[in-house]
Amino acid sequence: MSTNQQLFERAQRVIPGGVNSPVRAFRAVGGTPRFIQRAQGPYLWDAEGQRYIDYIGSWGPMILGHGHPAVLEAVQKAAMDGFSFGAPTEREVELAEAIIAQVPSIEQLRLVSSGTEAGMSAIRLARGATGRSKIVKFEGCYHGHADALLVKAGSGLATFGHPTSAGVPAEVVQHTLVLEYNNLEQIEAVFASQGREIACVMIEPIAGNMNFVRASVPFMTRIRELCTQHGALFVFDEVMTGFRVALGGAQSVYAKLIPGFKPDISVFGKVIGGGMPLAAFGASKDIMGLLAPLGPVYQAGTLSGNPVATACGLATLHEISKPGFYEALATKTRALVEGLTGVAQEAGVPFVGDSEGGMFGFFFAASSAHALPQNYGEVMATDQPRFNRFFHAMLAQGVYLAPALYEAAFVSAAHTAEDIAATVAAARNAFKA
Ligand code: KE4
Repeated sequence: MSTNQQLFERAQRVIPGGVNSPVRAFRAVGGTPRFIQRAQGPYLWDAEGQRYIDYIGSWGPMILGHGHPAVLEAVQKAAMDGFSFGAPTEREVELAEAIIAQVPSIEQLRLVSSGTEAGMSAIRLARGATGRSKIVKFEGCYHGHADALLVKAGSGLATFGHPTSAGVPAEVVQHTLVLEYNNLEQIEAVFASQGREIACVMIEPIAGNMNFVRASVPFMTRIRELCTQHGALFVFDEVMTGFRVALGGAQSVYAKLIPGFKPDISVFGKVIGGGMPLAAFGASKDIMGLLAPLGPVYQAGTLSGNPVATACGLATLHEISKPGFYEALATKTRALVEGLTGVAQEAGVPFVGDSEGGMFGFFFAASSAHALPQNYGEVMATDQPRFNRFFHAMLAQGVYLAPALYEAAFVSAAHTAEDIAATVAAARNAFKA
């Protein structure tokens, strides 16, 4: 048995599914997950010493690549001064200032330890701010595993969502409405019938949990207008897109397309922690002033603003704020998607991809139609068996893509033109096969 298999057997004896997060178990694509021993730059090495070009980047955080010297030094130095104090530190103020400096829509933020915690807190804040209970989310968007957000689309529009997980009582999700992404009619109808009862609409502006689906400009514009008109808050889940698709996140991309566009509450994670447990949620001073100890909305955390995690995040933000960082990253990512599309076309494989900044996605179109899926149903109608065969053909050639049809993938600053060329060459072989 290979070391990965031995480790997987052993892991499954003491950890459910052998993993601490389900998607890592490769159940969507099949096969044995790779147990990673170390990483450097754009590469991962597994327990058998096999090297992979890494397009997961820990599901987004590793935008600089692994082991960036400046980040490593900052973390080592911070660790020498102490791991955690449970008291305020200057560095968490610096990190808050650095994030707020890049996101015009927020005046204050709270640091927490995971995207789930940030999303959960944002919902509670929106409900506290409006005194309303209903929330709207979209099918295919994932906002972490807080109970109120583990909901799948109800049978019809007006019916409330049903839990996607056991252990979530129907009462907890009775206020959560799940609509179709990019569906203008549904969002109009929900606000027309229940607008005054909606606390917030929460969205992934570019849905990376459906691989890669952009919210259309008319859709995004209309949600903003309806939230403003009905006194609901617009919550942007930028855990994946924040500091990944652009320095100002997806909201800066949409602000270029929709003059003056701003969400009301923003949720961040992944990149801002640079690979350490750190996330955040932010909004105007008025909205954030509702949080304890100032206001009635409670929120707390033992390791919130952890001194070592904030050092990692701050060093990461320092590097990605340098001039030209995103232009270079976007160019490289676009070149990868164009390269993959080119070799797919050569092989006559219906393949379509898209990217924004350092985030990309691709689909094996179900038919010859080369249109990008616009919602969850269209994503799930693409050719999943073909995706899974491609995933394994690439893994066998030392390219580690996202092990699920519905996940996005990521390029880091450490990926070289040679890595991109090697990836395209591996894809050419995979498509031929
Ligand atoms: P975490 O609690 O996993 O830090 O963040 C939850 C979350 C919130 N919002 C968005 C848009 C997210 O993508 C995530 C987490 N993303 C998944 C991958 N799609 C993390 C990987 C995993 O679950 O292991």
